[in-house]
Amino acid sequence: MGKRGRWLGGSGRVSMRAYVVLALFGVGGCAGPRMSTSVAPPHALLARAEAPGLRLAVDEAAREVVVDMGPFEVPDMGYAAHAGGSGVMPDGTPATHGHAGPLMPFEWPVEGWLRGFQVRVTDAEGNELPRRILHHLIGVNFDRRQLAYPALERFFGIGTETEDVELPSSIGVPMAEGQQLAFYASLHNDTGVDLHRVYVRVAMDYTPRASRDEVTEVLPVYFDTDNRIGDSNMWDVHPGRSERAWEFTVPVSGGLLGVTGHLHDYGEHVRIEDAATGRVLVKLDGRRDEAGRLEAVETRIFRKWLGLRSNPLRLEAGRPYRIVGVYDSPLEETVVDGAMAHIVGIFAPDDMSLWPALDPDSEWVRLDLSALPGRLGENGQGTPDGEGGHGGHHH
Ligand SMILES: [Cu+2]
Repeated sequence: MGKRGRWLGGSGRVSMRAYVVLALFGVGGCAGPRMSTSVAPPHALLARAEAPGLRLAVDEAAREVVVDMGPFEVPDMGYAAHAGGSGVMPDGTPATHGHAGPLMPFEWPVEGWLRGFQVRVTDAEGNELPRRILHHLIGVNFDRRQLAYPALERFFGIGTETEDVELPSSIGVPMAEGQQLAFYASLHNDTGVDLHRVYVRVAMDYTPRASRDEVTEVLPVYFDTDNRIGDSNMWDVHPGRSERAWEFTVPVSGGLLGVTGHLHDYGEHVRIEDAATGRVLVKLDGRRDEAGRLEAVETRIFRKWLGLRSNPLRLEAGRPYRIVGVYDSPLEETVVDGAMAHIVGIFAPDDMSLWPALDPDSEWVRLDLSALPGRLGENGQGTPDGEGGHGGHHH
């Protein structure tokens, strides 16, 4: 069991085999496709003294789409929320999952495939700030739906612990010029000092459409044990064992190339099984310390990128699967909303043309849209930051 598994801690390097699911395409983590933003937490919020904007640039030579966001005002908030994947604060209250900032829309500017990113957090002078203050950053695609949910795709999702990611050029997420996208972020400052005029830069690597004939097209996928669109995806951790399961089907067959899981403290594992037979297809264990606090969740890569073997985990259209999250708590009291359990990964459909179109009139999409953070003014794109460009912010 777990021979092909790999633990991802906060300090691990990004290896060829690890990046896949590191949250890149893993809309996951707490950041992920959590559809609810309804709870304004007492901390981990994104405050701003002025409207932050978004600026977009394409560097064709470097094959990068560069998005600059900011400035953000980020007052110090004391202790670290949700550090290291932990979902429970030192005093036993569940960690919040960040108060999402404004929705910052933009159009994807090039034809091609998205294959990686680098994220930097800087001050106005371009000096690097601790990456961990970026609690999460989510990219939503208004032009494509998810695999297991008819909700909006999250083409990008990183959390505090996510590192930069790069897929081989033979693999990528298909992106079309003009696709309607947006970012929203939550910043959490535990540095002890207030931070002013903070900028977030995301450089997204792409493979130009014209440069390659054959790219294995993948899309991010997300399976949650408790995803109620427009509501919380957290559930209670009871003393001893507790679990939650959700049955799902996928509308198009294909293979999972890699997956990782997300759990909070006392999370034992999260797995996907065949709902008819109970056969476990993949089980991702949580690594916990002696007190049961979560340190990492296993990642599995089903494809050997550079090797000869390609052995994705098959999901067949219409066949019922079940995702199950299991917790084992040593506490004597219930941790309300203490649990999350989901799996994210990248999925190569057998036929991309069979990917169902987004239905903007569906209840799911309506709920998803209504749970997104609000836009800035009329049009958050290119909102000036009030000092003519972004001052000394580095280039
Ligand atoms: Cu979480």
